[in-house]
Amino acid sequence: RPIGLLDSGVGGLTVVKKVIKKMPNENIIFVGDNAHIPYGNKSQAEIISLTLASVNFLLSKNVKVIIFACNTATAVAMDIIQKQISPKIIGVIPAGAKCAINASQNQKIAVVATQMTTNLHAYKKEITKYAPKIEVTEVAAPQLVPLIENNASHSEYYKALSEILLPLQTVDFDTLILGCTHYPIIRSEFERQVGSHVQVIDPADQVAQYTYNLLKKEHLLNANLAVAQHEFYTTGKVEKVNELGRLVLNDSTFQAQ
Ligand code: DGN
Repeated sequence: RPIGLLDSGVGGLTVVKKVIKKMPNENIIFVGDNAHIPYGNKSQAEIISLTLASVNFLLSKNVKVIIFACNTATAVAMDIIQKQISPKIIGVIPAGAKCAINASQNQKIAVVATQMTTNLHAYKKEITKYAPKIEVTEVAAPQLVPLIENNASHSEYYKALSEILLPLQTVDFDTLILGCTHYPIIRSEFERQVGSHVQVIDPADQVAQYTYNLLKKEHLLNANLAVAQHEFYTTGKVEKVNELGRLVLNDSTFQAQ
């Protein structure tokens, strides 16, 4: 049985990449809801129903675990949908929060995420549940996902990030969470602007570890698969997704359907 992953677009492929690296023997099914991107500015009801559609698609493929490779879907829909299905759901937010708590020395963490994720204070709640003294500053970056989905230029990213990071200038944070799975695609753009004294956290590393731990505990790991199969589905335009997918996964044979 495969591992299922979902996102609103190609951002989730940054999680797929880490999962493949950690578990090269596993079959993978990814679905990107590119027809409805961005999720970050939609209502909660819309996000739940779109996420549920992707979950049902993955269930029809008999997945053994579902990774919400989307912070917005995790913040809005994970707990609600988990109550309705039996395969376990692993979300990016608990993973990212844990990494950041471990990484921060000065107890000041910044989060850049979609409007919905910051409105719900998803990271702040998760972090302060375990570490109430940590100061969490969240900023929304609604302009970034459309830029990334359209493969924007360095100067466009530079301009957008300068504006987005402006409110963080007075915050002496030492850890920055990339709170949207699209952002690791432009990780170097973030790193250049925040400087090397800030640790940049991609929750996907911890997500891959959590998934491995869960499958191991439940004896669901695929030990001896000769060639693992990776299938990529999109609700959007295949050509566009192929172009970005090849870039993100650094694989010229990437093919969406
Ligand atoms: N990649 C999604 C996330 O991590 O929140 C959001 C992208 C979007 O739909 N705005």
